[in-house]
Parts: sequence; structure tokens; C-alpha cells
Amino acid sequence: AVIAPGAVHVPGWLPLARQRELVEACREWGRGPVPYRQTVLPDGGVMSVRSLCLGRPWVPYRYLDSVGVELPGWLAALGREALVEAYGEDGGFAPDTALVNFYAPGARMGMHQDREERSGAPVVSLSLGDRCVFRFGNEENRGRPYQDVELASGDLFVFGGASRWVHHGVPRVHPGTAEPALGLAGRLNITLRETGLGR
Ligand code: MD3
Ligand code: FE
Repeated sequence: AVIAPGAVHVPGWLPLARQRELVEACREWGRGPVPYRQTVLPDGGVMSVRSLCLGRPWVPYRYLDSVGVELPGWLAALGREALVEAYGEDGGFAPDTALVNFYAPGARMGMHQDREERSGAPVVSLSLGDRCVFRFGNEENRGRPYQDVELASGDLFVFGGASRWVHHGVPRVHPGTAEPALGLAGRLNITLRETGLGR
């Protein structure tokens, strides 16, 4: 479904077996040199989401120290497959970083823009575990107009073009809604991005 120009939602894109592999990979990354952590924002606020960054760290206050785990080639390739699915071509997408967000029950993410990347390349988002309400807003402000979209495990969302700079957030995660076979209490979201920072 095209939610807005450049914003494409593909429900159930990842088969359950692939979802399980990704959940296991997310667990494994958390056992690496840098565990999942709550981010302290410049204003002193602490995010309820726990995050980890693979590959190139790029947000000055958020992930500067999240070095040490390479972005796996298979994950970058999955990002290109996602663009083919959403847009019909991968556009040469070459993600150099992945941000993994873990939402324990009760965690949420306020409305914000992702403006730290120095690249206009699309962002690829993969959801795992509990269902959530994803709020897709506008470029001008954090409020209305916005669209609330339900995201479930295995869903793909690609944000490119005119949708790249919209405000967005996760106001609610529905506890206990993950497929039991995933063995996941909460929600994981993986975003693949081009930082545009070069080498
Ligand atoms: C729309 N994460 O980490 S992913 C974030 O589900 C973030 O964890 C949310 O927003 C999550 O910054 C949403 C979907 C997403 C990611 C990047 C975007 C939507 C976007 C960039 C521009 C527009
Ligand atoms: Fe974001």
C-alpha cells in the first residue's frame, strides 16, 4: 500500500522463518561489544526504546560509541530486495548502517524527523514481534495531519522521496501480540540507511 508519495507499506513481507532468523540476529548483536541501550537526548530526556547501531554510527548524540559490529552483507542485500519490492528497483541502495530499536512493553517513540543522515536515500524499516501503531505525519510539524498505520511482524515499510523528511513516531505497542513462535516479548524494528558520510 502506498501511504504517501515514496512511502510504501508491504504487510507480511518477511516469511516467519526469516523473521525468526532476524530476531535471533538481533539477540546475537546485543551480546556483542555494545549492548542495547536507552539513548539520552541532548535535553536530558531518556528514550524508552533501547537501541543498537551496526556499521557506521552517524547520530552525534545517539550512536557515536556504537561501533564494533559490522553491517552484515546479507542485511544490506535484504535492504536492496526491500527497495525492489517497494519501488520495482533498488536504485543502487548501499546502506552503511542499521539501527535496531527494541520496544519492551510500554516503550514508545515520540514524533521526530530523521535529519541526521547526509543522504536522501530511502530508509528501509523491518518490524518484528508485537504489533504497533506507527504515526506517519507531515514535514511541517509534529502534529496533524498524520496517518496512523498498524505495523505487524514481518512488515516492510520504505520511506523515500517526499516522505523521507516527514515527522513520525510510535505512540503505542500492543503488548503480547507477537507470534508465539518468535519468542519475543516486545517489538524490534530494524532500519537500514545510507548515512552519506563516506568512508
Ligand atoms: C519515516 N524508528 O529509529 S521505523 C527511528 O519503528 C524510528 O522504531 C521507528 O523512527 C521504529 O528513527 C520507525 C520507520 C521509519 C524510519 C525512518 C523514517 C520511518 C521514517 C525516516 C523518514 C520518514
Ligand atoms: Fe525516525
